[in-house]
Amino acid sequence: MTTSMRATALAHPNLALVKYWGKRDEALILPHQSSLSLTLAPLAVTATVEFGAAEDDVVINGKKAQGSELSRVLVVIDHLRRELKRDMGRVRMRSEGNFPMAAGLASSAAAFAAIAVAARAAAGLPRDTKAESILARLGSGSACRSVLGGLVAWRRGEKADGSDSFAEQVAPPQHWPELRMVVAVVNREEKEVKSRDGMRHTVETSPYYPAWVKDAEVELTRAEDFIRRKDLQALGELAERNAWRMHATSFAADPPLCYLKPKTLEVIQRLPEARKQGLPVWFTLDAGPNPVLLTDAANVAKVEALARECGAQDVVACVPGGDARLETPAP
Ligand code: 2P0
Repeated sequence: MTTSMRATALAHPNLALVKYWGKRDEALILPHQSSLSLTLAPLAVTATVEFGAAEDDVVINGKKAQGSELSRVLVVIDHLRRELKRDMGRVRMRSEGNFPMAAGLASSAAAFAAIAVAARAAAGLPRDTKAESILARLGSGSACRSVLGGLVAWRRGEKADGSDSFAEQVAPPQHWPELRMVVAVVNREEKEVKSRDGMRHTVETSPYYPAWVKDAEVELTRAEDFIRRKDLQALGELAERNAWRMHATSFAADPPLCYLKPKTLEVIQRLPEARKQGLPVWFTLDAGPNPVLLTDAANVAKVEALARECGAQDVVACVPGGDARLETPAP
C-alpha cells in the first residue's frame, strides 16, 4: 500500500561553540564527543517532503540533487521507511534556503533538520524532537542540533545503534535573547577539504585527537554553566579556545590540514585589542575560513563595523533562533 502524504518544515542553521569534530561510527554518524551550538535566525531552510511519488525526486535550492547529496537525503528517508516497516512509495523532496553563499554558512544542518521534521510528519507521525533529531543526524551530524532552538547540546551517547545520540535544549532562545553571532565572510571559495573528510582524516592521523575528545566533554559542562549564568565573557573565552583546539587537531594531522586563510587571522587577531578597548567580542571558527563573532545586541553594530574594517566582504548578524517547525498542520 502506498500513501500520498506531504508536509513542509522550516529549520534554522546552527553554529557550534563546542565543536563536533570526528565520528566513532561513519554510517550512523555517531560522534566521539558531545557538542553545543546556538541555533541561528533569521537564516532558515524550508523543506517539503511528499511520499507516493513515481520515483525519488530530490531538488535542493532549485537544482536536482545527484551523487552524495542525493544519497544523503535517501539515507534519511530509507531509515524512516525501515522504522515504519511501511512502503510509502518514492519520495519527492524540495528544499530552499534563504541564505545562499552570502552567509558563508553551510545550509546542510538546517536542511536535514527540516527534512527530518517534514518526513516524519508526511509519514503521519506526531512531533517528537528526539526522533527527529536522530533522523536528522543520519543526514548530517550537526543537523541533529538544528531541530531545537536556542542553545543546544548534542549528547554523544554510548549505544552502538545511536538511539541515545541526539540533541537536547540547554536554554530556549528567550533565555538569552540579546546574544548575537556575526558571521564575517572573508572568503567565499568552496573549501578544498569538506568537513566530513577533514574530520575523518584528523581522527585517523592526528596524535592530538584523544586530547581533543577528553577536553571537549569537560568544556561542554562548563559551557552549560556559563549559559545558565549568561556569562558572555566566560562563554566567549571558552568558544575561542575550543575553536583553536579543534583546528590544532587538524594542524597536527598527517598531512596537515589548515582551514584558516590570512584574512581569517586578520579578523581574529584584532579581537584582543578590541576587548581591551571595552568591546565584548570573541570568535569561533568552523571548518572554513570565515570567523563568527560572538557578542551581544548592544555591541552588534560595532562588531559588524570591526569585521568590515578587517576585510570581511559580507557580515551577517544572527539572533537566537527557535525550534524547527511544521509549516503545514501536524498530522
Ligand atoms: C560543528 N562542524 O560542530 C562542527 C564544527 C564543522 C566544524 O558539524 O559529516 O556537516 O555531515 O556529520 O555536520 C560540520 O560537519 O558533518 C560540523 P557530517 P557536518 O558544527
